[in-house]
Amino acid sequence: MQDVKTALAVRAYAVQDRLDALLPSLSAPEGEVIEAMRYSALGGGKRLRPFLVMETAALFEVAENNALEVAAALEMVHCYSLVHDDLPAMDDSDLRRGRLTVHKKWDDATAILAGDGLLTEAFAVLADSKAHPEADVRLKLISGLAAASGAAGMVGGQMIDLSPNRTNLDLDGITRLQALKTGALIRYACQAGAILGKAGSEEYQALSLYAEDIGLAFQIVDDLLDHEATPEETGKPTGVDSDAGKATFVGQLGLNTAREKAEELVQSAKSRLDIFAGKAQLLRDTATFVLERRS
Ligand code: GRG
Repeated sequence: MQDVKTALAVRAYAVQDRLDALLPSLSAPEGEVIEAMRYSALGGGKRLRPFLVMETAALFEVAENNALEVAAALEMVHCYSLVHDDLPAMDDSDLRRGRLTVHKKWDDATAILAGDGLLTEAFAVLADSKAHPEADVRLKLISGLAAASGAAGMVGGQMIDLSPNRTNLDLDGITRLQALKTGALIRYACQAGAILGKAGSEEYQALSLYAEDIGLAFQIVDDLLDHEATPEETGKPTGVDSDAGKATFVGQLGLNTAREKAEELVQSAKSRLDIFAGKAQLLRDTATFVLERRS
């Protein structure tokens, strides 16, 4: 576990550096939106998705500078989703990663534009030859990210989350919602490593299934933390989903069964990596980290 935490910290440092370079400040009238983008993108977080890009890419010995571009692009999309999710029209949160949310520090309009700016810039990063020298690889990375983040993925999941029927969802409904809202980007993170590494279909499939398992476990743990953790630990308000009467894994299964389900998923995730043998040990440990995280 200590190895995962150290590896996450090392990758997070590199991603932070790259995001800083990809989003330079601008002293012009429009520079304020860049400051809001930088505030969101450089504001910490676990950097789990970039880590997964880099570690899955490492299985195929992909050049680190290529994987880092894709990792940074994906983190931009994740940060955009958090900025928009925190808006009054959505989750209406004042706190994110232990700091004021973007719309609280600036205003709603700036937060909307900062999210839009991050989303758009992510695709520019993937289109650049720094992401990969071959255009067909870049195209696969771009279309994969579009599918994962759009209406067939994260945006679709968010729409279900905000819909009036949200409170009545059964277990299958919650599982589908979370697979779209949170799972799609986590799955893309692992698929991106495989795309960069020109993986065969068996390896691509194994990484996709690993990601689906840890994505669902991640969300169940998020529900558990919503009940069990403090705002100081998570850096955001807790108890929000249950207070809003939203159907959650914990609400459907109870705390103990939800935790057991997350444990089963983590075991399953690890077994998906059998074809990579010893090379995938850090990814196996990452599955355990997802289960044991407190933020
Ligand atoms: C606005 C289109 C749109 C989508 C928003 C991701 C998302 C969809 C909303 C976030 C709401 C939320 C708290 C979901 C629970 C799981 C989750 C994605 C938590 C945040 O991700 P972490 O824990 O955050 O990886 P850090 O700060 O570590 O990057």
